[in-house]
Amino acid sequence: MIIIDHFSVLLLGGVFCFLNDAKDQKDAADHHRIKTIRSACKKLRRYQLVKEGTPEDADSVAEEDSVGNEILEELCQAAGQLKSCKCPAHEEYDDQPVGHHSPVPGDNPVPTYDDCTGVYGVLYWFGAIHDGVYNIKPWGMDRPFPVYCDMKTDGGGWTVIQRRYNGQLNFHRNWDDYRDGFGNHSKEHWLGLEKIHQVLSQGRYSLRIDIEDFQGDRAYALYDDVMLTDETDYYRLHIDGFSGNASDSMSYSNGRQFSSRDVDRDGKAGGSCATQLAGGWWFNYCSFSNLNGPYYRPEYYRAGSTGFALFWRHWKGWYHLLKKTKMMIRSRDFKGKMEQLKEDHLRK
Ligand SMILES: [Ca+2]
Repeated sequence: MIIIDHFSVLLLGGVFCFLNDAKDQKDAADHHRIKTIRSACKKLRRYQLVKEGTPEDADSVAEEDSVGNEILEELCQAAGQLKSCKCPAHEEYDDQPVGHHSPVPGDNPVPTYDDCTGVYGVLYWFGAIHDGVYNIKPWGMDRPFPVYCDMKTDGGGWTVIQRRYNGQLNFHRNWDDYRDGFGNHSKEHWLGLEKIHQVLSQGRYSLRIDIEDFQGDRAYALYDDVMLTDETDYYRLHIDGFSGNASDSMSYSNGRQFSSRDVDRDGKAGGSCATQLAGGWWFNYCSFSNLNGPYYRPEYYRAGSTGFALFWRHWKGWYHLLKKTKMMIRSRDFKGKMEQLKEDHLRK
């Protein structure tokens, strides 16, 4: 009996251990499953938030939707035997590590990103990096606003502040328009001096300018450092550290305030450069560049007899027509941030 008793004890102990092991395994599986669901839900939530500034061309939307479907599929697989693959309520997992929350009382907290570098980080996370319109909210702004992000040029992460390519948008405008911005973010537009100032005030930024002529030749100018003062100082421009193959046609504007057709803050005592050159810019006496000037196609242009168009003097001359221009800004340590992002991604 004693032997049997011992045997029973051993047997019961064995069963107990077996049950314990099975329970541990089930707990571990549950834990893993919950973790996977939460991770997939976070991805989906970020995707939805970023998508609020949806790119407007059909290809991008299709690409975005396929990403959304992939995330949903991952979510359903993670849910395994669960009847539904619904995500938990936002507040249960909405501990967003990127971006920050809108301080506007009564608004739902909406995580946003400081600039297109922040957006890039989120897109990278679920492998959907492409150009488009996204919402950002620099620290000093109350509300998010849409911007066009260039996610390809020299690694991407650029917040576009000016873009022209077909001349459909008039750039000869008053101060309020240049301060607040005009045009369609996914087409020709000027982002607005106040928004540019607010983005640049978050840290050290670079300015990149890409130009292309009607022959299809391209060039760029990069300024390592760029800063704008605020409106009380007429958004004075500070740039430094030129490189690029377009030659430097902007340092002559360094330290100058912005002028528009109704606000003359240029370095020319008699007359207004913004009026003469028909566009707002950081004019000195007057300028070696004006990418906000009148847009001409070659068939309608006769150089000096027509007048100045949009020009970048040190590339191919005063009267060499530009077909495309793009001005954009990016955090100076973008590449360092991306290396960190890739390391974090590999660790997961
Ligand atoms: Ca003047």
